[in-house]
Amino acid sequence: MVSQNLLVVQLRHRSNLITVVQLDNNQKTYTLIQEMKSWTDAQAYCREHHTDLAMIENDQENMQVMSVLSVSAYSAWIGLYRQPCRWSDNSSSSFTNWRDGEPNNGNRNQYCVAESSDHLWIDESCDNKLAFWCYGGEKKNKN
Ligand SMILES: [Ca+2]
Repeated sequence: MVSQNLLVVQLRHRSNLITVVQLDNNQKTYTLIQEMKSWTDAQAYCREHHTDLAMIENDQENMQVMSVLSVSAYSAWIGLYRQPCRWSDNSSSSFTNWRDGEPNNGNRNQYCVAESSDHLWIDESCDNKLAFWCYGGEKKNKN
C-alpha cells in the first residue's frame, strides 16, 4: 500500500472560494468552484480554466474529493452524465458512488450527476445551478 500525503489548499480567486485538493504523488488536482452554474455552464468553465468537470474513476480519486467535500454544505456537479452513463470526456468507468435510492431520475429529468454534501452521488436536473468540481491544474494565460 502506497502512503500518500494529501495537500488541501484554500484560496480566494476573484469572489469565489476555490478549494484545491492535490495528491503529491501524481499531481492530479480537484478544484471546487463555489459559483452556481448549470451542468453545461460548469463544464464550459472547467474546460476553459482547468481540464474538464471532475472525473472520479476509482476509490483513490474519490478519497481526494471526499477529503474536502466532507466539510461542504452543499452539492456540487461532477463530470458524469447519465443515460448512458458517460464522463464529460465521453469515457466510461465501472466506479460508482451512488447514494441509496439514486439515481432515481426524479421528475424524469435528472440526467446530470452531483456529489451531495456527504460525498455520495445523486442525479439532478442539468439546469439546476450548483457549485461544481473541476479537475486538472488551473490553466495559465497563454498571452
Ligand atoms: Ca435524483
